[in-house]
Amino acid sequence: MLQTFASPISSLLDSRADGHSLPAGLYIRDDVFQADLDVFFRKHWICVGLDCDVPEPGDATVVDIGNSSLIILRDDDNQIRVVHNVCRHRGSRILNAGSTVISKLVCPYHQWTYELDGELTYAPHMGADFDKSCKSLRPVNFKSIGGLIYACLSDNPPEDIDRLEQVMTERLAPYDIRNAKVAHQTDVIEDGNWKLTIENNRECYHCSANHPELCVSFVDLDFGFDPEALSPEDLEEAREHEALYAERTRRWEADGFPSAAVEQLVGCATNFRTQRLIIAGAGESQTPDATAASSKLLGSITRKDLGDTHLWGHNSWNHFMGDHAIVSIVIPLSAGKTLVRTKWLVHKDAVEGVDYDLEKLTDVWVATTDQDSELVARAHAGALDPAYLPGPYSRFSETTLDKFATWYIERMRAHGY
Ligand code: 3BY
Ligand code: FES
Ligand code: FE
Repeated sequence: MLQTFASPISSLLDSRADGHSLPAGLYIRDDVFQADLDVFFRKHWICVGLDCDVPEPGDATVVDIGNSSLIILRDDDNQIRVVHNVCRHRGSRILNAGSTVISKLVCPYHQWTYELDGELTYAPHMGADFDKSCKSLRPVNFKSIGGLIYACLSDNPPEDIDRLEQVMTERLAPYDIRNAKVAHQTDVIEDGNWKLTIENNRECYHCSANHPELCVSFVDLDFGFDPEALSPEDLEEAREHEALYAERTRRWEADGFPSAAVEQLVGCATNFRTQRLIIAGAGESQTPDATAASSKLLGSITRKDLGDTHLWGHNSWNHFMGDHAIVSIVIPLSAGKTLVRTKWLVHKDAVEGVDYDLEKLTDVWVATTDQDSELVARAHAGALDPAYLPGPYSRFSETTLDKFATWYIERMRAHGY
């Protein structure tokens, strides 16, 4: 259906008030969705998967983003490759959605055949003078950072991913995510805009009322506070919280585990935040009783008290704990539909039923993801209502949302909107 809009996207961006959620049109309009896909999912680095999605040579998996389709694969030399899933003959998709094992990439249409490094080696009926060498599959810019695969679909990827690479390569090294095992994966389609999915994940204001399972192990992030605005009781609680974080961070760092918060959230192209968070209760893992779900710890880790190294990007969130990790990747499907793909990772040699119980491993984030999906749908339905007006973010619990909205506007402007 042809849609006409009263205002250009630029006036929606102009109308955003500091400290407030975005104008409705930025969440719900189809033209904004197309702009978002182009700006945030083509011209910025996005998390698309993991090295351990394709653990063996010949393993391949397809990830669709807007009209693009990427093949992540492991070639015969054990190298990860990311190529466009577009045949160099007449453009057919080569692989279907999902994961598969292949020895070559054979296009189903006319059987042009590519090696796992993308080289075209078989193209019948094209004549003796046909030069196959310039018809390799088109590579996608990508970086594996500690085993997380970030791709950029533009030819000019932002350079400030360097900071993310430098910080996370060191932080993730002990977890050896590159060689972990994907123990479980879920795809949840949320009835909401991708920005509402990200906003929801960047605050825990909603946690106590909505995430009983997560709250057993989750201690809210320490975003700082304004001493003048808090009641004496809240101030005391906030100071205790701050002191606890300072002490734990100091101890972890003294043991060689980088833990302090590092963030690049505004005034940048690549949006990320990381910090080692305290786990509540038994203190080991995000499980129903906060004890480790897997007895084989990740990578070279030998202790269960290393907290939760969280990492956010603009299309992902991650929690790396001693015994397991969760990685969630956000892929927008339309203005009002968003795919949240979550993977649970354990040590590559951990055996289900022996070293870990799958239910214990996945319980908390299966429940949390479903609860968040419901919350995002409610927020999106509200944004569709003509009565919606942008509302104020809490300057204590939602400062990172204000930064996300600010970054969103900055990046749209940087791309000509
Ligand atoms: O509930 C959420 O979406 C995430 C999980 C942890 C707190 N919050 C940031
Ligand atoms: Fe792939 Fe023809 S389109 S072989
Ligand atoms: Fe939540």
